[in-house]
This record gives sequence, C-alpha cells and structure tokens, in this order.
Amino acid sequence: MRGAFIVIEGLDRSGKSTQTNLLHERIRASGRQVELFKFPDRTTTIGQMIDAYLRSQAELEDHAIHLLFSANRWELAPRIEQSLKDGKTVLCDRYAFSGASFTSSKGLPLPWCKSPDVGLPAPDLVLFLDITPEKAAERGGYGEERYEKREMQERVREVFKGFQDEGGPWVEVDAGRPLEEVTEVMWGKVGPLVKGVEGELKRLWVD
Ligand code: 2DT
Ligand code: MG
Repeated sequence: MRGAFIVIEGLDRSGKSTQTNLLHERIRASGRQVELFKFPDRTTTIGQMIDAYLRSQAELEDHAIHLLFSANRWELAPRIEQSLKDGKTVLCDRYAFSGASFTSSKGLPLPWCKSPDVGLPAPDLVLFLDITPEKAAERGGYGEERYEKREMQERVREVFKGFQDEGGPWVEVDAGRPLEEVTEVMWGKVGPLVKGVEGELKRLWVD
C-alpha cells in the first residue's frame, strides 16, 4: 500500500484552499499521516520568480513562465513521491491541470501546454471545484493578481472542464453550494482513499 495522491483544482474564489486545509485537518484528526503541497510553491527560487510575475512585479514571456510553473512541480515531485511511498496521503492545492488551463487560455496550444508536465506523478483523484463567475462575484470578486479577471476565469473554466473527458480520476464538485456541503461531498471521495491505495503510482499524460 502507498499513500493516495489527491489533487484539488478549481477556479479562483471556489474555496479551494479553504477546503484543502479542512481536508488536511480532517485526515490528521483521523490519525492518518498527510502532506500538503500547494502550487505554485512560492518559497523556492523558481517560486519567487513566479510570485513576482503573478504580482506584476516582473514580466516574463508566456512560454517561459509556463515552463517555470512546470519546473516548480518537477522540483517538488521527488518529495511528493517520497511521501506517497511512506504511506502518507498527499493533498495538492493546484497542479498541472491549472498549468495547462491557464496558459492555454492565453492562446498557446493545449498539447504544448501539457508537454512539460508529461511524466509527473499522476493523481489518484482530482477534485475540481467549479464555480460560476456570477457566484465568484457574489463572494467579493477576484483579487489583484494577474489572471484574476472575469474573461480569463471564464476561459480557464472551459479548459478545465475538458479534462473531465480524458477518462482520468476527475470529479467535478459544485463549489457554489454552502461550504459545509462542499466539504461533505469532498470527504465522501477522499475518505475511502486515506487508508492508502494499491498499485503503482501512474505518470501524468503518458499513453
Ligand atoms: P494561487 O492563487 O492558487 O496561488 O495561484 N497558475 C497556477 C498557473 O498559471 N500555472 C500553474 O501551473 C499553476 C499551478 C493560477 C496563482 C495563479 O497561478 C496560476 C492562479
Ligand atoms: Mg489566487
């Protein structure tokens, strides 16, 4: 048995980070071991470049920033794999699906956007927290960072929804519902996995 690799994806204002933290607490409270990762991880050298870009303190060419987001995942992939090997559940707040969705929404071809992430650890479950731009606006709207604009979010949402048809472990969750209801739906999917899973870790987007 190894730990399960669970990715939480979603739109801005979907409650993704809140829900991920609640899951983290809940798994810990159940006495199981769990590690939390978040992408971009802004603490590394690469992450600091990404952070400056997102806060519009630095300009980077679209392909170049995309490759940095991917490099940020690759630099942490060995730690993810080790945690899984140690039997820990890994929760990951955003992953390569965000990478491909955001960059392709800027007009770069989706296959190119996916290519640098081919071979990364593949999740056993992706929970996609979906919210309409209307609901997001009700929650106080978007923030100040690059990409936090309605037109961009609408395009990103469409690309995200395309991943559902890939036949992977993709579960869409209506994140417009009350927080406690969303938590329960998510726990229904995550709970059965925290004991660990059988079988080798798969690789992302390899046929
Ligand atoms: P947070 O608001 O969750 O910190 O995300 N993004 C994220 C990309 O464009 N490519 C990626 O590979 C990842 C992981 C989504 C900051 C923003 O960065 C975007 C929102
Ligand atoms: Mg954000």
